[in-house]
Amino acid sequence: MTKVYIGLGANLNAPVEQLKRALDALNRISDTQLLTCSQFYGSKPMGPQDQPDYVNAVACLDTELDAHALLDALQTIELEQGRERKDERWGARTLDLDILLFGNQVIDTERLTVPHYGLCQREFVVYPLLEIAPVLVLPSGEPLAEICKNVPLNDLTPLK
Ligand code: ROI
Repeated sequence: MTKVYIGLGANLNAPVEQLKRALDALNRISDTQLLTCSQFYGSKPMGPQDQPDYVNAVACLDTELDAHALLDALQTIELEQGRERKDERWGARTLDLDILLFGNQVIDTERLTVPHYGLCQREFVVYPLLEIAPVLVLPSGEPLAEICKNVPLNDLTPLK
């Protein structure tokens, strides 16, 4: 069993509903269980500002799959929920599912970089992650709580 943290994000087509559907779908991946999910947070778009605010959360899973098999399953869920891969970098999206951490593994392949490259900079990743894993230590040996000290909240707001 490997403990995995997944970042969820959406800013199109009823984002809260997109995240709820995605959690359902995560729980139905074979050989995988959804353990917990953070609150949902509203966040300002990182990247182009001419797009709606995002809803973000972080979920924790236990899986018997390897990282690339899990990535296949996540990409299938994104496509099922209407994700279109466009040329525009950092544009609006109906659903984004990112592997943030895969146990203590460091992975660098054409398809997958783990820990996720944005993990230590993005408020909409580190704070939801801290909520569900307050004593987490990254594969680099750095405590997540230390990383959060350098990441401004930037209007991140828990949704009621
Ligand atoms: N901005 C926010 N706030 N949340 C996201 O999930 C998100 N995802 C992205 C980009 C376009 C970088 N900006 C984001 O992929």
